[in-house]
Amino acid sequence: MKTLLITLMLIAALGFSVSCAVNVDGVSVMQDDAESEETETQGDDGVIVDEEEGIVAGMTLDENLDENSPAEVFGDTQWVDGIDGTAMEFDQEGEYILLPDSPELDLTDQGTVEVWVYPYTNISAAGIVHKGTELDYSDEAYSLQYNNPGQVAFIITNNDHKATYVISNDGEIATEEWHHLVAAWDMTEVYLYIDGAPVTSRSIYSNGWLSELPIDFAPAQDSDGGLMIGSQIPFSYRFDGIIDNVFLYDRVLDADEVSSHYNALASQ
Ligand SMILES: [Ca+2]
Ligand SMILES: [Ca+2]
Ligand SMILES: [Ca+2]
Repeated sequence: MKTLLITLMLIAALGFSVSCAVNVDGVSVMQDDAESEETETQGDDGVIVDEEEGIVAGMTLDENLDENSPAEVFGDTQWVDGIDGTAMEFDQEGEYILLPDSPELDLTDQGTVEVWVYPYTNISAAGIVHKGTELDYSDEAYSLQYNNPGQVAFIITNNDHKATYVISNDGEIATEEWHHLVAAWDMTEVYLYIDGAPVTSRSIYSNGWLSELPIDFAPAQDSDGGLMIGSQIPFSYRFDGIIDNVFLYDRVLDADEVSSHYNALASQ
């Protein structure tokens, strides 16, 4: 009787997946899913958490942000070829991804933001990964963005709404090609890497003033703001291009890790 029940359940499960696969509206989506299935984690809801690696939120953006994902997609987004599998296109039509706030995303004392970008154009103040959604930036905690066109900036905002930020001075990031961006911070340093290497020419500001290390560093604020990808705040300061492999860590990636992550995909 038990065996029969299990068999019936298996048939029911198979029947369900077959009916999904032949659903006319879903045909192309199902086929795409099948192609990328081998790279997906079992039960992946589009947001990876890996305590051993210190990953508090990882998005491979392999066509895996559906209604079951905690990450919500807004605007006219498209899945396009990524640096690894597929990626999401943000082309100035109001697209963004919003991952709701959670204690794990409140990276106050230390953390790392890692992402691959393929800019179509280098737009000033374009948000890439931005914690906070309020239009007056009152809930901003950390933000990886373009500052001047093509210059990467990473900003930590503390409880007093004072910002510490680092800006790359190494010239514009070329458009129409993939770049690996990593920003990390602890209570003494803000680290910035482009394409696997530390940014050597940079400007550091503390509370709005050009500063030198060590800086009087205050933790990023613990706010209720969600994590925005592809825009600083909804509908403003939008990134123009493709974003892939967004990973947030609750620890500081070291230079060797950053370099190996870059080389693993850049050499393909
Ligand atoms: Ca991907
Ligand atoms: Ca679009
Ligand atoms: Ca929070």
